[in-house]
Amino acid sequence: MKLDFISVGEVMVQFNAVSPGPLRYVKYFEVHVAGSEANMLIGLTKLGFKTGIVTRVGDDEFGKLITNFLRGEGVDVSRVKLDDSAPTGIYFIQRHFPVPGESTVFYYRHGSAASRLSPDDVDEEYVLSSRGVILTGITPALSSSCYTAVDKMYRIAKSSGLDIVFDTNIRMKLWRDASKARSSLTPFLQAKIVFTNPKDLEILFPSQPIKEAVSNILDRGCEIVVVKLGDKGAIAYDSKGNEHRVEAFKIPIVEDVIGAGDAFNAAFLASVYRGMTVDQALLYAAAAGALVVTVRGDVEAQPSWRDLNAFLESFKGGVVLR
Ligand code: KDG
Repeated sequence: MKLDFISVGEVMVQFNAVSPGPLRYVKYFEVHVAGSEANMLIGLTKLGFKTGIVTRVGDDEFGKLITNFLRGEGVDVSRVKLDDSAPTGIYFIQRHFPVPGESTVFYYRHGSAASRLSPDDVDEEYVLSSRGVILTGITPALSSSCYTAVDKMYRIAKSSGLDIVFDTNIRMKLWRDASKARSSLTPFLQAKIVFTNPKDLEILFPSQPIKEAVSNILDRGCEIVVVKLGDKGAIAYDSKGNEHRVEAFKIPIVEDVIGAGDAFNAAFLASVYRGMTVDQALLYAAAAGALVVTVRGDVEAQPSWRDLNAFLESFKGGVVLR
């Protein structure tokens, strides 16, 4: 089967607090399936692309939930391995506390099945069956074998001329040490499209102004660097020296912002790979990100093309595009 995009990373069961406030007072949690790489693949699937994931889940109820969920969303699960010696990773989300409008993530994933991913799980034939690979800075932080698994996918893609998309996605709760994150992730910046944000750029290029850090990435052969600014929108810099901006949509209901960046990436990629301009791609991406924050869960509100057009139609006139 020919796939458009594949990725390698951990998919977890997410327990999302039904009520806002500190988790110690929360009585009910809602169950979701999420993980940055899977979120992007699901977003792309909803926009008509064929995707697949390389991962490991525990041979337990949560592992089965994840596999069924991914399959149900149309992601190829032929490379999802069941591991009977380690559990499926889980995490909790605290919402609107201590900062209203923001969410905090608490991981219970140390020693998980996915943290045992290794280069043996990345088979060359599978990588070559795709048009491009999507990698993030999360998986290399999980363990050294995860790092080498990502590196293997990256190298196969690079040597075979496949497209590489990289989201820096630096999770300091996983890395703990900024210089380790920097030295581990810098090699993956030689990608066709890089998604990042000012905080990650500061870790990767300490004390460099954003534009200088972006030029540094473009100089490595990257075609587009997208700097996501959360509720301030995003700026895409291309290798021809152009800057494209989009404002974020002002959304009246913010349930949970986790996953918005992945939805943004998926819609951006889908638009670019459908031949749209970077400006159009940014607009669809901002719309997808905005939709995701209106619900709990990372992927449920990820849009189809029809949803995106309906959303944009409702915002007509309210969009600032420079
Ligand atoms: O981008 C959203 C993800 O950060 C969230 O779903 C959990 O994948 C996750 C992670 O490792 O932080």
